[in-house]
Amino acid sequence: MVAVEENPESFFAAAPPLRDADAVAARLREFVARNSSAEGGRRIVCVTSGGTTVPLEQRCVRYIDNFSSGHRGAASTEYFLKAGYAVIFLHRRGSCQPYCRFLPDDSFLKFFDVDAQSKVQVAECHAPVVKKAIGDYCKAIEGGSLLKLPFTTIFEYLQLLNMVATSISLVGLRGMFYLAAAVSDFYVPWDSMAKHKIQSGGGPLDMRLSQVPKMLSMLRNQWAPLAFCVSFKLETDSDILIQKAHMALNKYKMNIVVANLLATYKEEVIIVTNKERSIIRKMNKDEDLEKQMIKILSQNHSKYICGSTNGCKSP
Ligand code: PAZ
Repeated sequence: MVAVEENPESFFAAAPPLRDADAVAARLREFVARNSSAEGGRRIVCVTSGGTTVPLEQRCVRYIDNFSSGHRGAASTEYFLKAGYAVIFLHRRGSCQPYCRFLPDDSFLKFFDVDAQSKVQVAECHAPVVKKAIGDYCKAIEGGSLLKLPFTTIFEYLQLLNMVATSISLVGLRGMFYLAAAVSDFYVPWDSMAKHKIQSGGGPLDMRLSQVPKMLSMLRNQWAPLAFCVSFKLETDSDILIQKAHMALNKYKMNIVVANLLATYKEEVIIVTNKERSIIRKMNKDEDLEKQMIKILSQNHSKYICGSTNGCKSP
């Protein structure tokens, strides 16, 4: 028997409803309709990015978080757009954004100069890279091929993923999921969560975390059964990484699992399928690992489409 808290239906029934669900649904409908009717029918990928939080109180003061910066999702979004995909960027609020990866966090002001007339402008040495980023970003937004949807909590993330998946299912094989977000495995169910700030002074805090239902099987079996699904597996122990990747391939019927280790995930990843495994390494410090990854993944997506139909079209 499935424990109540591991059951996807009870998770959604008990979750606080998304505040702007109707507006998000309308934006998704419009985005998918526009891109699927673009010449040849564009491929659409949902890139998930950044970490989900687990609130400990309904009026949340404290929460559990994880290390993910959203860099991988942001960089991958840029390369998917370049490869001709339309991208739904489902990202953690405040995490790294496409075309903004190079902006320094702690020395942002160094990007600007104040001239003799007190006019603020981008410093000459940074101007070319900023100009290119603005150009690429505007092209994606004005061309209607980038839709950004933010989340913070695990509740928001899973509800949004459900909505995105239902929309992407309309493009069948041309849909893709690239699940790079670091999603919480454990959470406090909304109805058993403290309403107000948990008070100290009563000694140690005992808290029971429930398991987040495994939504990958919902995604594969119910939400978007034809989509090409790439999930990520992060581990700290190299001895179990590949075995865990195979588990995700078989249990959730993912098309590809990208396996990476916490110690090296910025330098290398392993692309694992049921037939083969290939290591991708960063060639030099200025090259994005995501450039190679997206090339391989979009080629595999093409083969998947061709293998299932006679219509082999590029994005
Ligand atoms: O967001 P980031 O660039 O800091 O990190 C990327 C990553 C390590 C979160 C991603 O590559 C990944 O493995 N995501 C899945 C994590 C998981 O197994 O839950």
